[in-house]
Amino acid sequence: SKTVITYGTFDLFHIGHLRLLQRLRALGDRLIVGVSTDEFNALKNKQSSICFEDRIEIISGLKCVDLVIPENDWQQKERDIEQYSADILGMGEDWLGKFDHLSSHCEVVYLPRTTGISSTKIKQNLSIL
Ligand code: C2G
Repeated sequence: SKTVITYGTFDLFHIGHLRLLQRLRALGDRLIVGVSTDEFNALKNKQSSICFEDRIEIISGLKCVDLVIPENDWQQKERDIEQYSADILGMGEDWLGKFDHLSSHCEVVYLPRTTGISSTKIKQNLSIL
């Protein structure tokens, strides 16, 4: 079996998030998603519109997701990869190169982002309504 792991805020869940998770799931047979807590979002200078509990519930409800864990800090990926025996760490390519240091623990892949959509764009479009 092959385990894939990824991390993100997944605020205002949209098609870009879904396509990424589905493509990551297709790389193996188990997908684990680390969802950023509201506190960790503050460290990322991100203010999410949807609270952690709801973001966890939405990701947990996806057919392509097998396990959801909280993402509390930048350092936990190494521990998570070992703890869950992840074979692949996958992220969207806006993170290209940023996690290559973890390639001693597992394969690290960066997949193309879905263009034209982001949580920020959704908020901007709503704000001018
Ligand atoms: N994504 C995508 N296409 C988009 C928007 C996002 O493929 N149009 C991907 C991102 O590349 C990321 C994932 O969806 O891999 C989650 O995006 P965010 O919620 O913005 O995640 P981010 O804040 O980048 O958190 O430790 C890693 C961080 O927690 C990643």
